[in-house]
Amino acid sequence: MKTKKQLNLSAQETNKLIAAENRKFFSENGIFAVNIIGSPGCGKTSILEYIVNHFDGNFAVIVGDVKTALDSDRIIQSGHKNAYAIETGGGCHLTANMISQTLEEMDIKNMDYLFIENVGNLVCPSSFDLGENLKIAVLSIPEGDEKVRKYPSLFLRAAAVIINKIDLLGLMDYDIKRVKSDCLAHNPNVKIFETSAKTGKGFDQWFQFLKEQRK
Ligand SMILES: Nc1nc2c(ncn2[C@@H]2O[C@H](COP(=O)(O)OP(=O)(O)O)[C@@H](O)[C@H]2O)c(=O)[nH]1
Ligand SMILES: [Mg+2]
Repeated sequence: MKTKKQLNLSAQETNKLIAAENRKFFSENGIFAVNIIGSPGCGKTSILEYIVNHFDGNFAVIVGDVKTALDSDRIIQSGHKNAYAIETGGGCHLTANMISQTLEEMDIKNMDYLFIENVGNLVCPSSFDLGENLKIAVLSIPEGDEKVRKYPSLFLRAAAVIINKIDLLGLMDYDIKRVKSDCLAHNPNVKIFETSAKTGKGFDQWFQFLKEQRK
């Protein structure tokens, strides 16, 4: 009988293999894939809705949640048809295989970007590679300013951090300087953006970054 540890290792190894296939697929088809990771409620879907309304690129969206297609419905309702839901049925993160199977259903013609909203969680999604080009961590002001210190694994791997709900800064105790220095302590090359999906603040810089990264 396999031990729990061996089973975990095998799941990770399988994931790595499929992630490599996804990465090859993205590269061969000119798709820049972005894995968006953050707590439930930090604003991941709101950021995607803002993208739908303001980003001038061809893209598709995959949204992962434990249950429901509520978030992909929000994307479709905001005017973007190319949005797909993955229900993990209990899993706390997306896997490379879930992405691979969803890609088979998708129309990838003219797709330059693929935005993937991972299951809301600061821990599990960070260690499951989906084959993406970019991991983005999303924080938000109401969560409190100690999350980078508490959940380091994501911040060691994310190329960029979005601090969302910046419109609420000043309404609650949040030491944004400390958060930025915690991010930089984990990854000195990390890019940090301050956004509000409500007002649109900070999105120009983040869109510019996405376009530069795709090049
Ligand atoms: N004030 C403010 N509220 C936001 C912002 N972004 C998202 N929200 C709100 O935060 C809640 C959770 O957002 P949602 O996008 O569903 O978060 P998700 O669970 O990470 O996908 C919703 O009520 C949003 O309207 C923001 O930048 N500012
Ligand atoms: Mg969401």
